[in-house]
Amino acid sequence: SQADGGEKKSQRLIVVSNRLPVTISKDANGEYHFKMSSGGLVSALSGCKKTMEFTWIGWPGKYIPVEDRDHVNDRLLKEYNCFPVYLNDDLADKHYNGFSNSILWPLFHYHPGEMNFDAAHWLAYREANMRFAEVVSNFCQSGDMVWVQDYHLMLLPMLLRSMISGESAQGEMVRKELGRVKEGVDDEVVKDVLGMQPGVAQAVEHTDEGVEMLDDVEEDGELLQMKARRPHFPRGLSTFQKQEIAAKEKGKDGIRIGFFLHTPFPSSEIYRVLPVRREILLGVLQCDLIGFHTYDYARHFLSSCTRILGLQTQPNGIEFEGRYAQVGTYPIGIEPMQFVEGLQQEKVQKRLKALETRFQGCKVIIGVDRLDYIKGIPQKLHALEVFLTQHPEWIGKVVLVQLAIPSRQDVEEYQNLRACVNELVGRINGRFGTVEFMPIHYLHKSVSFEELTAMYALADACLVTSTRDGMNLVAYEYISSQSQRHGSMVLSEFAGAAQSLNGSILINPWDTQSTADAIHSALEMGPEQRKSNWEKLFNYVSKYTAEAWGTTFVNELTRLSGLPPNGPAG
Ligand code: ADQ
Repeated sequence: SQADGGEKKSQRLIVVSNRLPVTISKDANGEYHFKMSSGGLVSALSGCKKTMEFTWIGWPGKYIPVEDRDHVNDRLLKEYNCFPVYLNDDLADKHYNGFSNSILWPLFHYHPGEMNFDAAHWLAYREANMRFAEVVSNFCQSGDMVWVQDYHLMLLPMLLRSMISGESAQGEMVRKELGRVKEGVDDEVVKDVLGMQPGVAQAVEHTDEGVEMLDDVEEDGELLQMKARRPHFPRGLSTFQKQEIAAKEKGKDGIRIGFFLHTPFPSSEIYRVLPVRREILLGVLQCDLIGFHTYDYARHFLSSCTRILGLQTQPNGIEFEGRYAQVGTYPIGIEPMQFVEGLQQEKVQKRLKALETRFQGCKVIIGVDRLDYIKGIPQKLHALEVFLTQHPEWIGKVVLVQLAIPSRQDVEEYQNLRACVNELVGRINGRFGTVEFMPIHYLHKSVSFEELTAMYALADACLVTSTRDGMNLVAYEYISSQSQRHGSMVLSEFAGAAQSLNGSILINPWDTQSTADAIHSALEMGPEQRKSNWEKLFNYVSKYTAEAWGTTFVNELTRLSGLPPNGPAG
């Protein structure tokens, strides 16, 4: 069980991500099984779990029949601190494959050509974000911290604010468009009064304390009518102040919302291509803290707010409707000790020995990527081809082991990439290979942690050629596994990691010649230089860990009041 027992922790943290870190399966006897995954975010939050009462809200990745949900929900919450948002398959597909991965993902990675804008996908994105907002708003209480993760949920902060207070004009508009607010209800009232629950305004009455109305509220599948009251606000209050007063009525004031983007935020010149560029920015501006991996992404976000919304920004944030959304840089990391300790395991050591024997007399370059067009795998293969052409003395003396984890195979661009990589590998192996020797060992599959660690430890160099990448944790993992060999890290300057990993050989993956040259220098670099590079790199990786990232962000969020640094404007 993952649930934390022990003493009562007062501060509650609710993490929201598209996917819950639990995989659910049902066996032939109809019994449910749960498996906690060990992704980067899971370890990143381990620090926060120690000091806070922690719940994770997200889509369980699978349709669960309504009659099974009580049982599933109960176990998820009790054993894993998880709470599900159910989406039907069609909605999940359009939200995830459609809008998130076919529109935002390519655009944020400077691939506007791959972007397929489709109004139905946009609608699904809003609907899915709304479902998340409904679940989160039911769940949260006064003083909670809600930390929203990544590009799948960029409307959630705004929708959540609007649900917990009714005081967000944009949020109310979206809710109305999604049919959460009954047609024909007076617009002013719709804007003014909405329950914290997925409700439909029914009747309105003006009283001394404010406007009273009945909301149809669905609770545990039952339709209840609940009274919601919106107070009279004194004149001259900012939206932020009204939000807090209205939320207090519902026991939901002082809720801090944070958002972290794991991808790059592109230059405003690329971002403005997005047909719904305003809505997405407004979606996150209702946060108290907005975090990015690098200073450049934060800067791009702020300049998009200026250019597209006409807002004035400060270097560390932006005032919007009386709330100050602080914008900052929080570079993520990994838990390097998992790799350091993993490497000590007997099984891994045995595997490493076997691999060393297999590749004796031959240097190994490792590539580990999700099979995604942002990872620059074709560029990597081209560079290797140029290198082998110009340095035939290395043919038979170096191999590239490229692990490519299958990813988003329902999206057409990923199918095209798969075919392209298959063809390139075949061609280059045909050109330089013999019956005994293949320059590229290409594995289109996910490998176990033990195998991955052994491969990282074996490799004399690691090659990351992303054309854009929020951070890139493969570089961190490789460095953590190189305490013996001190291999060279060849890293694309377009990965966020390039800003931090001083001691790497930086490359522009579009420049095939200089990437080929970098492969050459990585292979020929002397042991002293490699050692000194590795020490710098490992020092950084051990300091800026995943846990440090999570704790720093959450501590900062705890500190914020929502007010502008110089008090409320006006
Ligand atoms: P990703 O695009 O998934 O993450 P990355 O940070 O490199 O990219 O993480 C990939 C993970 O998948 C690594 O932990 C790696 O070990 C694992 N992996 C890859 N191929 C594998 C294989 N064949 N078998 C087993 N495991 C494999 C997004 C952003 C990144 C950002 C992270 C975290 O795109 O830029 O660094 O989120 O914010």
